[in-house]
Amino acid sequence: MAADQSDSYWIPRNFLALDPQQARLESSSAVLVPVPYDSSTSFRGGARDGPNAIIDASYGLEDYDLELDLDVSRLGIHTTSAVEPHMGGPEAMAQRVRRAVAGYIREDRVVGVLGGEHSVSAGAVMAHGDTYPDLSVLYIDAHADMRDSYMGTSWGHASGARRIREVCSVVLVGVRSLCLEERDFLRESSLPVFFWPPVEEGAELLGRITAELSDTVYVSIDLDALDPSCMAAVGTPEPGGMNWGQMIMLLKGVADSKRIVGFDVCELAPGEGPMACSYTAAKLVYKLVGYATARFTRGMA
Ligand SMILES: [Mn+2]
Repeated sequence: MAADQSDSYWIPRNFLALDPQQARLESSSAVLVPVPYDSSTSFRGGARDGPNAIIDASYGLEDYDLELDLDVSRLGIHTTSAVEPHMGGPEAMAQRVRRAVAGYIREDRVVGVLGGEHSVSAGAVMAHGDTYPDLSVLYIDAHADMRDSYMGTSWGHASGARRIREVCSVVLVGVRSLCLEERDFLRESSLPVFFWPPVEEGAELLGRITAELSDTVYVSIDLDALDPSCMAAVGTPEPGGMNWGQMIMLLKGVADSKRIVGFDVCELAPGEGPMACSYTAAKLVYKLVGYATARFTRGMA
């Protein structure tokens, strides 16, 4: 926040509490769309509180990114108003998210969704798929989300990746919990799945993952991909997940060889874990903004 010369007393209500000049839509390289929705979660709810918790925690982040040696916020980050939940169910909500996100997609911009339960990703992916025919989705989640339907809906959080796969190709990473229907579906479809813990590590794993992705990538993150030791505040904290370093290595590695045009960070249920989880989620959002917008800064000091 650059408030030294300003007489304003108000904390700007946007990601990082940026000065309004830095958060102007027209000049921003990234747009964040909060989607406080959790109607279809089956175990523990609370993801509707995720976007506000991420924005609150973002006030504590440093604008300067040590790893990228860049103040990423100078590229401009606009935070939109929250998308109002649609009580017609997750399909209606996905369509609403699709329209809301579509309005912000531009070639020289990255659009990120702050979830919300993971079912909101389908709408954001559909919006990006309309603009980028070459889109593929890196779907990072402890679960496959490949049920054709669950608890009376085909568009709930347990079916997100299945619906996305009908729009574009999907690569699953981090999976360590499945139902039998999903196991059979994955075998029949020979869809690329990288279970966790992975067989290979480091550059070898990264190479195999990037080989499955197209050049234009949307990154969809369910925070339960992370291990509960660093991310307890999710609806389904599944043991044996990634640590922070593995997540970052994956995202940076993908950004180095692909063009990340959009992303979402979903399923933060802040009431289910320590405040560190909200901070971790906010940092992950900022890292994604940094990696995805780095392509706009090539040639910049
Ligand atoms: Mn999950």
